Amino acid sequence: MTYPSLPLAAPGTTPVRVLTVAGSDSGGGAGIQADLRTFAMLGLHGCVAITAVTVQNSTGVTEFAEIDPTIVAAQMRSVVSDIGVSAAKTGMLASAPIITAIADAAVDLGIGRDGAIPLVVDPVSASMHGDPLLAADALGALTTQLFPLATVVTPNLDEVRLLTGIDVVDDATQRAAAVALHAMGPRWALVKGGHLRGSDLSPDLLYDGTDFHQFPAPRINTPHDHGAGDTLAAAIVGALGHGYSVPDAVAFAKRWVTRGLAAAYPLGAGHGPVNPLWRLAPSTP
Ligand code: PXL
Repeated sequence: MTYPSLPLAAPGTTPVRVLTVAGSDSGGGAGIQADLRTFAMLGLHGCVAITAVTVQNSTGVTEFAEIDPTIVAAQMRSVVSDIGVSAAKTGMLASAPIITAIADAAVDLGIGRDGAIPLVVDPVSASMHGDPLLAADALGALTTQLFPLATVVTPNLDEVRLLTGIDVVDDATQRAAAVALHAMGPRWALVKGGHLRGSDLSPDLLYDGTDFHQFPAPRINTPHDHGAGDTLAAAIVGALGHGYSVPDAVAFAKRWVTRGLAAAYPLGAGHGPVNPLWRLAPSTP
């Protein structure tokens, strides 16, 4: 596998800046923690707008506190107006009022489809343990307010089922899901194949309304994949921030997260995280 790398800023010079609008994971494996570690490894300066503070460890999420929607939007406005960002992503959004506040701020700040700043929307709905991270009544706000702003949406197969009703079991149903998601307004839909049952591959499929791009990869069989979706989306943001096209950014991020999964580690009594620091391992070529 080729070695994914992005240019680092020279010491003392300002790196490319990116923004994550997401929740905090007290266990340090997913959410803003995964995003910031990925951004740092890609030579980026990461800004954050925190949406929620989860209480969780390797065995699951027990509760979370939502941040006031005006504070979520204010974090976005504060960093974008002063620091400036080249790309942004959303992760855990918790509630419909938070989504509305983010969508309004994004439009004002030029984040999203018709603005200059590409936006990756990772439609996080639940933790890997099945604990809800998005209110059931917030799905409509997500698809009607945020999807039309998205440069790319990156659902996993559980989220695809929730969003489209399509059960992806093979290439044909994955294509149908990509078409259905694209019709909800994003410029590109990425249907991640990591949860495909009975396959030793993890095929991701990207669609822009015209062309399908396939990103095959071996399935890394590990129980320690907490934060894999966040890490993939963060790596897409990183590559977009560095000026990659969407298909190139997805190809880069897919290789990045596959390496992270191969280097994942156990943590606590449950599921450990994907390892965004894999490149620091002494054995890395
Ligand atoms: O991996 C999705 C995710 C995103 N954000 C937060 C999470 C999780 C999964 O648990 O806790 C804060």
